[in-house]
Amino acid sequence: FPVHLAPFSPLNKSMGTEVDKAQHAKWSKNETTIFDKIIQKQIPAEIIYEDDHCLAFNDVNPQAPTHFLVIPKKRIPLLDASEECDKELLGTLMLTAKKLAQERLPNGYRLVINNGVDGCQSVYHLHVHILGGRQMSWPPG
Ligand code: TR5
Repeated sequence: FPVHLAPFSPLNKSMGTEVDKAQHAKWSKNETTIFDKIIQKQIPAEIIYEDDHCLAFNDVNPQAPTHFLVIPKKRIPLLDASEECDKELLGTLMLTAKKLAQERLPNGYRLVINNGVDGCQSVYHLHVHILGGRQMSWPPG
């Protein structure tokens, strides 16, 4: 892959946008986010699963043929802000992600949690990305 072409590849273009969003995302502990509005059904999303503790919906800007998010209804801005008392909830998120992924992606999938600026987080409401439907590569960008 010629290095001089890299800045013009679609991959780098979308990475640039996401990195830009992450670097400019502001958050504070009690601030609501767009995901609170999705939980409260104030703005629409393609919801694929809901229970008392979590919600799953398709990512509006998919990075793979299947790309959805599982979020806790409790407002936890990022993994760094999770606490000992969130142990069960964090487990529930993982098991919910696994259940939904197994049904949709029998060939395998990837779970991602972006944390903070260097982690490329742009929405400060904890969420697990589930991506699949294509061969993933490693290392991630
Ligand atoms: O970069 P991080 O890990 O914070 O991921 C945030 C994700 O939320 C990105 O993949 C976005 O594409 C996704 N996102 C952002 C919005 C949104 C969404 N997914 C579904 N529906 C959304 N709505 C209605 N509005 C958004 N701003």
